[in-house]
Amino acid sequence: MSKKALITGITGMDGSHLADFLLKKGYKVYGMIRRSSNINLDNLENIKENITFVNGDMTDQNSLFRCLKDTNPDEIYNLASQSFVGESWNTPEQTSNVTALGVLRILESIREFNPKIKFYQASSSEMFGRMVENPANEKTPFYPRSPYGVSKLYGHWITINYRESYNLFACSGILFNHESERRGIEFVTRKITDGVARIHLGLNKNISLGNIDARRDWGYAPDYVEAMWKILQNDKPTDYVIATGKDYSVKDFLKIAFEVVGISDWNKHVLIDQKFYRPAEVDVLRGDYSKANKELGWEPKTSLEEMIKKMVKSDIKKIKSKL
Ligand code: NAP
Ligand code: F7E
Repeated sequence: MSKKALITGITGMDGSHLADFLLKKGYKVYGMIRRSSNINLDNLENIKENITFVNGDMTDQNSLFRCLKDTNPDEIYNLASQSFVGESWNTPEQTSNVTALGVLRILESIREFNPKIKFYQASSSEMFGRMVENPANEKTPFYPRSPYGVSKLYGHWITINYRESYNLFACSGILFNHESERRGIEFVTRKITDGVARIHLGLNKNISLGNIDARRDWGYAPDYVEAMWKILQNDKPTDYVIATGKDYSVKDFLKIAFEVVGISDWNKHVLIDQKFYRPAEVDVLRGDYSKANKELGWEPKTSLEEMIKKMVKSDIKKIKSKL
């Protein structure tokens, strides 16, 4: 019989790539969606007929319990979150409710309903924040720098605590930044590739950005969802850093993205706007994925250049189709 997986956050970037991946593996996939006046299933366009949707919200304990009861999955991938770091200063309470307490609510539902369900928590490199050690590994102390990072740290520790308290198969993947053609438009990578596409098509002249000296360890989301699955197929529940081990600046990203459309003087098209600076910045993030490599046989497959090319090309296509 095929395995059953419940994905929270299925409408998002990772949720949709994970659904693609699990369907190809023969899973029965359930996707939790929350009520909205206009549900956006764009990322699931090609696979939505193969997914069974259930209604639930990370801020509502009973709805989560019902999702478990109605689906009785073998595995839960908890990807739902208020995931935009910049927004977390505007809505710190909502961010904490969804991104921190939401994890507790799912773990409580697992404990009550079926403690055999395997649980994956989407932890984040933002927990390392002002990096105490570079590159960061599973043993590096945390120093979050945003309400989002603090919320993710709660989700991370409560996952470990429920594993140790109740013997749940509960694991975290501490994922460094990863991107794809489906990345939300407010994140810097997609904001750049969409901006480059518009400049290339003559629709815009500039892109306005904040701190372009920030450095990130950027991987490709389809490579990273494979790691999520591998973490739950392991014989023991534990946590893994998933990263590429290389960091680049936003400036490096800009240079590569503009080169895709043949523009070499990228700085002529970039404006710096203070409104995109954050109250506290994470200057650099870089991860050491050697534990995942050794124990899961996981490694990143897609280079930064390949990924940026895919993203710019996809944005040009999307924009052209609407002209
Ligand atoms: P994303 O595209 O922003 O997707 C977030 C998902 O969460 C969406 O499906 C959203 O649904 C859902 N959601 C938000 N609030 C909810 C609520 N109250 N109840 C139920 N669902 C809710 O994020 P992503 O980039 O795919 O990231 C997936 C997960 O990994 C997130 O937890 C993120 O924090 C974490 N993470 C991401 C990265 C990265 O670089 N991408 C790195 C480390 C960790 P709607 O469509 O209804 O808004
Ligand atoms: O910012 C700088 C910004 O918003 C990256 C989420 O998936 O990864 C993501 O969080 C850097 C920051 O991602 C703009 O200040 C400059 O230093 O693309 P971002 P993030 O904050 O790293 C982690 C791992 C997650 O877990 C999160 O869910 O780029 N930057 N100018 C800008 N950033 C944005 N968004 N917009 C700008 O105009």
